[in-house]
Parts: sequence; structure tokens; C-alpha cells
Amino acid sequence: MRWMVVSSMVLLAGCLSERQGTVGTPGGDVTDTGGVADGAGDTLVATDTAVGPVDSLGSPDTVHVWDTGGGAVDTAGGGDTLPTVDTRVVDTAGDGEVVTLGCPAAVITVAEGAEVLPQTLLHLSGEGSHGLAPVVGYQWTVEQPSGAASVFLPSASSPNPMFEVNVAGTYLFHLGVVDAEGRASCQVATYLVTVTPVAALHIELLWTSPGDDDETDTGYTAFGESVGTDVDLHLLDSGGVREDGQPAWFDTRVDCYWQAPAPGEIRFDASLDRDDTDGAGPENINFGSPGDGASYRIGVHYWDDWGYGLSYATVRVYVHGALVYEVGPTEIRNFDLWEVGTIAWPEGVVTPTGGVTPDYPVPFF
Ligand SMILES: [Ca+2]
Ligand SMILES: [Ca+2]
Repeated sequence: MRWMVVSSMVLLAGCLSERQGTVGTPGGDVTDTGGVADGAGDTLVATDTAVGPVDSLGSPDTVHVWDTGGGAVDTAGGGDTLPTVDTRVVDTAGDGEVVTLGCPAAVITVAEGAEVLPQTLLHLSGEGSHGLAPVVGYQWTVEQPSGAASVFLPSASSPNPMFEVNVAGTYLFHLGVVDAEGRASCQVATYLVTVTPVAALHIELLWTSPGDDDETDTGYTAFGESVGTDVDLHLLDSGGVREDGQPAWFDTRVDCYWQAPAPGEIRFDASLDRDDTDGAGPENINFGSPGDGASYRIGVHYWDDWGYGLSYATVRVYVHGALVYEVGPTEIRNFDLWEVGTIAWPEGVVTPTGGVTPDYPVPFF
């Protein structure tokens, strides 16, 4: 095995003249014993930029070590042995720190940055990952906010996947890589993305459906059936009541929901950003300018369970980006209407109204 590290050669020249020592001993460092990669099978070349503590390959204080072959390595310090090519331990000069080298470094970049709005489609990339051999394998994972169920597209093994952050909160992405010689990264890279709504009022609906064994799939079957449950978020304008005094749910003039995602009146500029029809949610309503003295009703309607049975719904309310109210999970069954509560403005205080009405009669059916 022969490793060529071109980028370190300039630094190497400087280090060689001033660093002598032994491998694995505090206070020492490793230097070239007899030519660079000369094929003798026991040549070691090491450099240390000596900027500060060594933590990992690829950090500002990079260390590169490579061995042209297996077996014992005779360093300038005399008679040291490295255990194997891939698990070399090197003591850095002066500070006594020890680091394991040889594994590739995973590097994450996110085109949209670390602070984004809900519904942002992130473009992730691990293509800056690097090692002694080219990086050829990628494995992404993520810790999402509670209830979020987004997936990497096209897959979690793509070098540059996309990922939609629909739920407010923090997403902690992880990336591990493998190089062409089969070495895995010694530690995964992490990247924290914070999703913060900016609307004055942001309402989020999430749900889970135990009868659906895959809540992350999307779309419809060839027979036109959804692959998940369809629950809907509603926000009723202040004063939105029918002649009989009951809340005017499903009235497209005053109810913001999938059929009236932007009811359009200036004083009621609430808008639904997506109608999730295949499980998990979320559905979000953003409301830019609630009226002072107004009171808005929040509702959740179980439009169609598509045969997957009951669901458990959770609603979160954000005022100027801060979570002020969360309720659920509340059990709902097909066609139920859950009247979650009312929110008073500008106080931003939610008063639960609580009840679930079974088989709510949708007016236009
Ligand atoms: Ca499903
Ligand atoms: Ca829906």
C-alpha cells in the first residue's frame, strides 16, 4: 500500500529539519526515515503543522501519516513500530496528545445554511469529505424534531441528498464516510440546522397512524389510494360562525384549510403551506397579521384514514418564532373533528376547547 499526500509536502520540508523523536512517546514526533515511499516497505513519513492540538484529520492542525507497507517502521527516533497501516497512533510534538489517523474525514455542507424557514428544501453535500484515498461511500442520519418524518432524497447513501425540513425545531445531521480502501471515518461529521418560523402566528399539525407501517412513503397507489392517512389543519377567522352560532368550519370564506389555503381577505391573511395527504404531516398555517382583539379557532379534521385506522394528532403554536403551546397526541378517528382551542391576539394565549366531535358533518357532503 502506498499513500501519496501531496498537500503536505511543503509543510513536511519544514518539519523534517526541526522535529525528531519517537512514535507514541509524548514530546516526540515522527519524521521521514529514508525517502518518501521508496517501496522498501518500512518507510514512514509524518508531518505535523503544529498549529495546536491535534484532533482529527482535516482539522486546521492536520497530521498526515502514511506507510508504504506493513510491518515495522524505523523512524528517525529509532526503532519504533507502528501496529498496522490503518490504526497508527502518533504523538504530536510537545502537547502529548495522541490521535488515530488513517480514517477519512467526513465533511458536511448545507447550501441553505444553518438557519432556515419551515418547508425549506435543504441541499446537503458530503462531497468535501476527504482522506488518504478517495471517499466513495456516504451514510447520512438525522435527529429530527419530535414528530417530524422527513427522509433523505434520493437516499441516505447519496453523496449530496436533499432533505425537506417541514417541522420547526432543530435537525442534527450526521455523516459517516468510507474511502476507496474500505476505511470508515473515525467519527461522524455533524451539522445542526435550526428551523424557525417567522410569521407572527405559525400553527403546526403532526400526526402518527399506528396502522401504517411506513409513514414516510408518499403519494398514491396505482389504484388512486393514498399510502397514508389524510388529516387536515383548520384555522377559523375571528367571528367565523354560522347562522346557528356554531363555528363555520369548512366555510371557504373564513376557514383556512386545504380547500381554501389562502382565504384571501386582508384581515385574514392566513395561509396553509401544504396539504399532507399521505400520513405524518406536517401541515402548517402561517398568519402574518392577526388582528388585535381577535380570537381564532384551531381545528383538526380527520378527512380520510384510507384504511389505516385511527391517528394521534399533535398541534404546536408558535408566536413570533417561539413555541407557546403544544397539545396532543390526541386520538382521532376517521371523520372526527377535534376543536383544539382558540388563540387570542395579540396575547398569543391558547385556550383549549377540547372536544372531539365524531363523524363531523362536512357541509358540502
Ligand atoms: Ca404509509
Ligand atoms: Ca391533509
